[in-house]
Amino acid sequence: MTNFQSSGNCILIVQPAKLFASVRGNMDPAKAESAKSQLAEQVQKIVASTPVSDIHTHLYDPAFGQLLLWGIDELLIYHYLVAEAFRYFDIPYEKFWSLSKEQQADLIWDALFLRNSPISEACRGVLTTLHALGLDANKRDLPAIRKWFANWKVDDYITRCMELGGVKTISMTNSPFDDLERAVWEKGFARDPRFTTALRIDPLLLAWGDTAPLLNRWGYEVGVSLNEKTISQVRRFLADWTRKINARYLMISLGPDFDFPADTFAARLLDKAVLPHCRETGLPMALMFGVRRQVNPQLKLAGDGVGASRMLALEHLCARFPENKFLVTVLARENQHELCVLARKFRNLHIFGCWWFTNVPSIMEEMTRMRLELVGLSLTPQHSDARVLDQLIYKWQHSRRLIARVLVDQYEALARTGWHPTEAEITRDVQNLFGGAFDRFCQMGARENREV
Ligand code: FIX
Ligand code: ZN
Repeated sequence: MTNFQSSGNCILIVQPAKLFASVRGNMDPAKAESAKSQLAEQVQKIVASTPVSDIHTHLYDPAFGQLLLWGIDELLIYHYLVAEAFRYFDIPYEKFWSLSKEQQADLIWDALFLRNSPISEACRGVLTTLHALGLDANKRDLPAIRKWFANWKVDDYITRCMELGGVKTISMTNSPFDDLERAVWEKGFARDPRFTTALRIDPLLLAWGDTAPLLNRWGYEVGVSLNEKTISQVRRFLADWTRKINARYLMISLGPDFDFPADTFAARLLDKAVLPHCRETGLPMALMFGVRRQVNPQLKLAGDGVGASRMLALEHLCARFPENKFLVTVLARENQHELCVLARKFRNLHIFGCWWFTNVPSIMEEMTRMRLELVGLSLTPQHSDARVLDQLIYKWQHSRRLIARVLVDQYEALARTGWHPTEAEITRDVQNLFGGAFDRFCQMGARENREV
C-alpha cells in the first residue's frame, strides 16, 4: 500500500516488540529504546498508509465544473492566506478584490513567500503541496509553477491529489441555496462515486426572513410564522433535497450566541422541522459551533472570526433528542474540553475535526491528545475543510504526521503497562479514526443515549 508521506524510503513492518520491559528489569535500556522506535515506525507506517474518508470539505464532484477549485492561483488566494496577506498589504480592500485571481495570487506570493518567510500553517501547506507534487518551490519561480499546473486535466488531477493525500472519499458541502450548485443538481448528472454529499442548510435556520420567500418561489408554501403548514412545507423541502442529492448528513455552522431551547427561528426550526426530518431519515445533523461571520466584511470569505459557544445548548440537544445523532466540531479552543466531556455523556454525539483556526499544529496536537485521552477512539480527529482540491495533500500529510505522533505516545504509554497492541489492532484503530468510527455512528440506530 502507498506510503502517503513517503520520501521514497521503505520502512520495514515489524511486530510490536515487548516494550519497556526494562522498567520491570528484564530488558536492557538499549533494547527498550529500539523496541520503542520500532513501535513508532510501525504506527507511522500504518497512519501514513491508511486511506481516509474526508468527512467535510468544500470540494465538488467534477460535474460541478468551475465550482471545483484547483491549481496554484486558487491555492494562493485561499481565504486563510488572504487574511494573512492583508496584514502586509497597504492597498485598499476594493483594489485587491478588483484584481484578477492571478494578480491577487501574485500579490500574496510576494507578501507571504518572498518578502517574508512562509512559516504560517496555511503558507507551509502550499509548500508541502508543491513539494509532494514534485515541484521545486525553492526556486521561487511562480510563472514556472503556473506552467506546470496548466498541463493537467482535472480528472487526472483529482486522482493524483487523492493519491497523495491518501483520501478515498470526499464529502462535499451541498447547498440548495447556491444558485450555481442548485442548477447542476436540478439538471442532473452522473455522480463520481468518490464524492459524497452533505445537505447544508445555514440560510434556512439563520436567515429565515430571506429564505421563506425563496422557498415560496421554489413551490414550498411557507409563511414567515412557523405554523403547522409552514413546518410541513419545510420538511417537504428537506425531504426533497435529501433525496435529490442522497445526503449522508445535514449540516450547519452556528454563531457563539446560538442557544437551545430558545425562542429564535433557528432553535424552533431545528426543533420542529430539521431534527424530526433527521429522525425520520436516520441521518446525523452536523453542528459546527463558534463562527462569528463577517467580523470584517471587507475581507469577504476571509472576514469570519471565532467566539466561545454555549455548550449547554448542545447538552440540551443531545439530552432532549436521544434519537437524533449529532456530528459536532467547535471552533473556539476554550470549548474543546467541555465538548469532550459531553461526548462522554452522550453517545449520540460524535466529535469530528480540528476546524479552521484550530487546524494548526499546536492546537491540533493539544486537541487530539485531549480527545483520545478523554473519549478514546470513537471519534473522527480530522477533516480537511479543503476548498481547493490540492489542499487535500497538505491537510492530510500534516494531520497524519500529528495523529501518528499522538498515537505513538498513547501506545507507548500502554506498553509501559505491559499491554502491547498488535499490528492488526493498531490498523483497526487507525481505520476507525480515518472514517470507520464515523461510518458506524452514521449507521447507528435510534436508542437510549445517556451514559449509564
Ligand atoms: O462553515 C464552514 O463550513 C467553514 O468551514 C467555512 O465557512 C470556512 O470558510 C472555511 O473554509 C474554514 O475552513
Ligand atoms: Zn467548512
